[in-house]
Amino acid sequence: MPSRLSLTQFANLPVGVDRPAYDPHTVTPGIVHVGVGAFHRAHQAAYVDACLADGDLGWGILGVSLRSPAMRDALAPQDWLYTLATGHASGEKLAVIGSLTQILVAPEDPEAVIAAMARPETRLVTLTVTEKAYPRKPDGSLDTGDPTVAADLANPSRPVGILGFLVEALAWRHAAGVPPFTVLSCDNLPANGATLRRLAIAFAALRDPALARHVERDVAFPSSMVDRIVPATTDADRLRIAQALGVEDAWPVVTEPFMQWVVEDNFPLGRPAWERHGVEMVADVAPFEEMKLRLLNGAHSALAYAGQLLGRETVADAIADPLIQCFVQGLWRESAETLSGGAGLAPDAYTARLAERFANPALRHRTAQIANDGSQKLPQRFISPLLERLEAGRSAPHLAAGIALWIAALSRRSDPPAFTDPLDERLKAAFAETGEPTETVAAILKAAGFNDADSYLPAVAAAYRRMKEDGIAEALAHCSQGDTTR
Ligand code: CS2
Repeated sequence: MPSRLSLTQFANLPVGVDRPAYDPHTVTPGIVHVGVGAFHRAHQAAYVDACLADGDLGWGILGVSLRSPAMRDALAPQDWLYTLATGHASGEKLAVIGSLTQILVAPEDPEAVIAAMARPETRLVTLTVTEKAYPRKPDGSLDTGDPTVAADLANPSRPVGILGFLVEALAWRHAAGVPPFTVLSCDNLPANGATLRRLAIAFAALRDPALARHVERDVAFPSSMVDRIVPATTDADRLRIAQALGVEDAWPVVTEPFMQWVVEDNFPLGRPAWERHGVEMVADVAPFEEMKLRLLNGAHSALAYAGQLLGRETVADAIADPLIQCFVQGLWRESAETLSGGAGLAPDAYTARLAERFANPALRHRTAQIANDGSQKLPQRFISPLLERLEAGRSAPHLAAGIALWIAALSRRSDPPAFTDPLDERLKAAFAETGEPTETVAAILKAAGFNDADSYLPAVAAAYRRMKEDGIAEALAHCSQGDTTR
């Protein structure tokens, strides 16, 4: 059994493995980050690691897990260090990252999380909690029926949801005369900062109107666009990385060379000098976010559902299938025409780079992983561009078929399912009640909360019917034949 990665093992790491260019003992947390998953550790924590190496040691990251102790248990015995493995065509580059200073597990001690957020030294609270943790109704307003919202209103001092923690910590700071931290959402949602702000104000208003006014007037919620492809770590990754390191790392992260972060520059209490390390600090992230959500994430969802249906295990396998690739190209043409522009890169150049990123053989990004939580992802990935095209009098066969692929993939899941959705109970009930394809599609769209579906229901139903009657491959080929955007 090799020994464990830790500060005392630094000297024994092989030459060629990068390690923090600072002493991790001297780092203090200025950021509390909620959601210490693989994505955060390959993205923000790596950017912060680079800033710490510049000597600005007050911006370490105190991590919070909202549910599981698994990450804390993996990283605590290794001094919070972990390995970031970047898969280049020429081989894998390993770097030990030292920017995490601790991980708290919220359900074990919610007060400790609030206290960490309330410390005056905490100037920034950042989040990667996934789309489903933002309790929204279909119209975007606060979902007061969400169980975490109800629980956090009933018991504000022991929150379970993200709004409960943020608002309680902001209340503590306000009461103590400490200026509020900045809240930075790093989830794949359109206008993520503005969305979170709206939800936090509405949530605070249900607690205390004065607190809601404080959140509205005094708290900054910049939006940001985050991008790096980070598949879930596998045991094969752990083994390979341990062999290369000579010590065991219980939870390394594997990623691609590409990384991008575009952040609205609104940080009243300051921030790390991210711009020195390639982060784009801008006045408006909307064009970047729209391009990324519609082109990258949209294609990802199409690859995920087509891949699930046609037996392609990874994104690289799916994009290598000429039929799926042709479908994705058609999807890109449709979505690219909806973009408002201003992201500094032409859609053609952007999608050409995406095709290369998706084909990266070093990443085993499972289509089942991306297929999760479709009800939370489809609105920004397929439905918004589809509605915009229809409103402009343009057809959108690929976008409509993308939604049909999701429904087909849901309908053919085995037991246990390869992927899940937070609305699974409602989705399953909708399948159980219906039979005829148009009825099924209408019931699923309704169960998913896609309330504005009348205009696109016929196109999705036609694609779904074709998938049922002629098969998936035929239906995808049909889209590309009828493609008028070429
Ligand atoms: C993916 C994203 O799982 C998914 O839904 O589309 O996690 C994607 O890999 C990242 O947004 C890339 O930046």
